[in-house]
Amino acid sequence: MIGERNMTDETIDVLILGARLATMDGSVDDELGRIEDGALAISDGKIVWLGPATELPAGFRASAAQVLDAGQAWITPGLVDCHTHVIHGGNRANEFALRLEGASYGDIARSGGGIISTVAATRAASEEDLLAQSLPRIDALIADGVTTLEIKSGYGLDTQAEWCMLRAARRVADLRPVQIRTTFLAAHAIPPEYSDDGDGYIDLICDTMLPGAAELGLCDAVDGFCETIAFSPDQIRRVFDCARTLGLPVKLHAEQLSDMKGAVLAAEFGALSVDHLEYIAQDGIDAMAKSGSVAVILPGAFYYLRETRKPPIEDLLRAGVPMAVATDANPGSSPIYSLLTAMNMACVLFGMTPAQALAGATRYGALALGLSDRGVLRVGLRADLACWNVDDPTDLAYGLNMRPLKWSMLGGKMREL
Ligand code: DI6
Ligand code: FE
Repeated sequence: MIGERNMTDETIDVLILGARLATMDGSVDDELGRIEDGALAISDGKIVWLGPATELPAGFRASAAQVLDAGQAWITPGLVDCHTHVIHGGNRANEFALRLEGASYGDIARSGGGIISTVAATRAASEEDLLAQSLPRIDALIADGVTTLEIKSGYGLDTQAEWCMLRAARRVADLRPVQIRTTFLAAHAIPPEYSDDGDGYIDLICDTMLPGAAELGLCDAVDGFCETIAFSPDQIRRVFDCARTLGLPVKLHAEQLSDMKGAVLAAEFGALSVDHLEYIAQDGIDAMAKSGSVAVILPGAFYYLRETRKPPIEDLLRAGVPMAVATDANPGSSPIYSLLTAMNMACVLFGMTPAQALAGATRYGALALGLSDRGVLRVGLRADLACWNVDDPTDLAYGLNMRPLKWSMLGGKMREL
């Protein structure tokens, strides 16, 4: 038995039998925490018991409002995609073609394409338009098992358009069976109006955009892009100081294209996560290990940009830095709308093991969002579950486009997809 609490006053809403459980809460022997022939009981949207069926407390079966037979399928925590830019207008298929002809991501950004071209399309869209364009992408993520989805702003780059993106992101939780976390990312690129005045744009972020977003309750965290084509560490520091004043946690796109020492800076602010990290050096890794920041591995951007430098997975592991895996779903560098695909890429491109990739899309994805109520199967946590047609949970990183999701639950409720 994994855990039990006093059930005398509790009724079981759903009792799942015939399940194989990958709790992701395992020991060194089995990091997946496999329980063959398992059972899991849900009350009030939370897991109230799980363990081998042979240890199921007497009376559970009789008192359960609903008994569900999983047919010996594997159940994992619902997947957590902790880094996406899934809300935006337009697409950038033209840049995909340009890059295939030899243009670099940096060249395209410097010539007014890249993030800035998505900004134009996003500003031109109403909140309704943004939702209409983005929901199919979100539906694809949900269909592959995502139950918690982080969505960043960062394609508005003016006060109203950034808030509009965040409002649209918040509304997704009412329109689809998925939990949403929003991240304020106005420091994503310098908007055309401030092309010669990056510091002036940072003033606008710190004086108006971010305090307003916080006041309106539109964001759960604050992010930035620390890069030669975006913002310097000094500029990011100002945004992080502002976030700290507002009591918001931070994360950072760092060391994606060069080593700007963004990870060291983010760690100084106790960042929830530092994301990308292809060019991180040992000082950044050591700083992250000390601050407990999660490394978010984003193989989709590496793949689409045909990057050759890999994030130092072995060094991160050795230092004990937890690693999440996410899609980075965005129209430029990572138009990928399946977290299972990102897991596969983390294995094939970066040499992560399938078990590490699955932990990165569950347990450590939740950690990267500062969420301690999900990401593993454990008594007291949310009953966000994904049930899969696979022989072993590690198979989730094996095939591509297998659509292995059998069913999924959000807060103990079966999702209709
Ligand atoms: N790095 C990324 O991977 C996304 N943002 C960022 O700073 C890409 C955004 C885009 O190209 O539209
Ligand atoms: Fe990103």
